[in-house]
Amino acid sequence: MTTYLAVDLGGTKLAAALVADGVLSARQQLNTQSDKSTELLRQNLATLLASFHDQADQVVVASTGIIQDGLLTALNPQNLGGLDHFPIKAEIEAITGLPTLVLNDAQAAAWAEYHAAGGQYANMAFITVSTGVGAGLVIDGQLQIGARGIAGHAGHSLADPNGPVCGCGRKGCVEAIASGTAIGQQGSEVFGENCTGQEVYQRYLAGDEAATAIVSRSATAIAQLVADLTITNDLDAVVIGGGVGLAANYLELVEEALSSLPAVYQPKLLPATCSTDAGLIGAALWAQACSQR
Ligand code: BMX
Ligand code: ZN
Repeated sequence: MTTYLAVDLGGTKLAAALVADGVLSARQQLNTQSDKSTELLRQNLATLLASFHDQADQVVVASTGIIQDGLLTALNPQNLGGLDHFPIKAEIEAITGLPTLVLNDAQAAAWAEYHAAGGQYANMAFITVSTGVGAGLVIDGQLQIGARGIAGHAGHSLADPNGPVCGCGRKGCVEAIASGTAIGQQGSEVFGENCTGQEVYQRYLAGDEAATAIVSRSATAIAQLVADLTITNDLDAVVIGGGVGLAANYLELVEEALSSLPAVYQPKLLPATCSTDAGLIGAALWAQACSQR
């Protein structure tokens, strides 16, 4: 049995664990600043991976950003504190001496959720609402990666042509309205500078009107994204995850917005079951699938 050292690089976290036969153990996490110079990221990876020395046969990585040929290119560099290019496969191979396979984080999580549902939804999407808005698609039981690693980046589809400019350079992306970062930015305009997405969310849960409007706008944008993905891909189910996506009452808000649309736009809407481990588990399952081809 192959033991994978699975790594998850997100906007504000770096996690690692051992995964053997889909079972995860020895999980460790570094909560990082969104500020990531190449050197800092290299150091954080070295620190985190040191304790796993000699325990795995292969490294698998679920990483934020577009992954092509082991290179990380940020679609939205703001999510990585301005870092827009990182040779992640080569860096990790240099640190660990192990062969390394890298996949986008939301694609990996989609694959994990597809398996967690026992493969019963052959056509499904996973949407993570977190630092950014990531998405992954499984069509006819196949994970969609794309020729350039971009497949599923639906957080950068249009939510509002008059919306704010997204970090990717396009105006009005879903991510620029619905992500935890966007919720914090909108909160800063109302509640004062450096307001975080979590603070806005707490205010929403406490009944604050302005915070409710911001969180509802996010959930409505995600509901419209669910509808768009469903009507373009004929989906059976959409799974919602991420720190915001799994926050109290968020899925209910998405469900409510979706229920006002015609039935053909409404797939089965489900909360993610792998939670914060989806990227780690999904990347390991993907490596396993690749090795069996
Ligand atoms: C962004 C993009 C996606 C990623 C998504 C969720 C970058 C750096 N990332 O849309 O590749 O899947 O965020 O990422 O351009 P997370 O960090 O919020 O999990
Ligand atoms: Zn964008």
